[in-house]
Amino acid sequence: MSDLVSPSKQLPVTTESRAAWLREAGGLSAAFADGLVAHARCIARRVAQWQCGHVSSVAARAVLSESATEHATGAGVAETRDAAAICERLVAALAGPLTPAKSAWLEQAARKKAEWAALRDARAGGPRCFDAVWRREVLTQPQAIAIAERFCREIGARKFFDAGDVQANGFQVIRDDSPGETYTESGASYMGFAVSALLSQAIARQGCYGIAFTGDGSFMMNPQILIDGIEHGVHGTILLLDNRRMAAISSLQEAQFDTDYRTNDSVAVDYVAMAGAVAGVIALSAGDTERGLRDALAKAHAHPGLSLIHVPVYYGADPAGGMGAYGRWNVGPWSDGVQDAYTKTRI
Ligand SMILES: Cc1ncc(C[n+]2csc(CCOP(=O)(O)OP(=O)(O)O)c2C)c(N)n1
Ligand SMILES: [Mg+2]
Repeated sequence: MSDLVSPSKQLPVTTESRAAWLREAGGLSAAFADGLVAHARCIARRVAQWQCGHVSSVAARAVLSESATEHATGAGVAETRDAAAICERLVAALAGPLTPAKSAWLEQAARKKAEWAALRDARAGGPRCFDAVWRREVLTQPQAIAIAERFCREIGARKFFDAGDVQANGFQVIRDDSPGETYTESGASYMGFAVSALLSQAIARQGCYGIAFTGDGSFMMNPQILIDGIEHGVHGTILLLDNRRMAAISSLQEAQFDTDYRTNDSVAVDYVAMAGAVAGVIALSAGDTERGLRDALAKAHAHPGLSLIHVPVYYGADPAGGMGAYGRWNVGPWSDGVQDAYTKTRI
């Protein structure tokens, strides 16, 4: 029997079922949190991350939100003031003596965090994986992201994350020291966000060199960045993690229907040639090694304008290839499993 116990429900979880439980419930906090503070959730839930086909906060008994949506369920408390002020008041309310229940919860959270750090290091620093489409050993997304995020920290670059596995792995791999180092669009997860965000640095009063972490699917939603970036004088890099498919959707299809369906194709695209065709863009191939990616990152940064680095990355069944995804969404037709879990949540 594992030591993972919900403080609210005293719900024991066996070691064997822990991975499945965490995956299905949406991560430790979403699985066991008694309460949820939701900011701008009403707008966001209409689209990808919080839509009604997404299950989260399964144990939450109360929700504090600015939205009226949850109040209809009787679980919510209306709070329409500034989110920062609300958070300050909540933190003040939580202060107080360290009760045994609180200590147990804190210890459990610290243990999970240590487990998490070990997993992160193992996945980000593990061996490369053999990929069936690339037909050779290539870097995994966690490895490529870890290498690039280390580079960003060394030179003080901003990071912008696109949708898909790139985003799911990115959130889990990055190690920021302060707010403002990483941006993503986590409400709707619009594919193509990262490169658009990169462009913003050209028009910002104090723009900063940045790297847009994007997938092959997301990049093709907004390839006009190659022209806009030159026109507006961006100093930034597009880091294209190419797994030859929309992997985030493939994995959901696999999880819900035991097969993937039309989330990849057989058409090879030479993204280095494509980007290099635009005057002013420097296009580089990272190859399949840490050394190759580091060299490309350094060259791209040294170029005063827009650059693109192409990195072939792994997709496949080996769990070492990713950090795991913990959300549950309906993908395509509604899945009975997701619907069943959704109707059991209070919010
Ligand atoms: C505009 C838009 N359409 C559809 C989606 C749903 N969606 C989320 S991730 C994804 C695929 C992303 O593929 P890619 O950029 O190659 O990333 P990967 O998952 O392969 O790392 C899709 C279709 C979305 N988030 N945004
Ligand atoms: Mg992809």
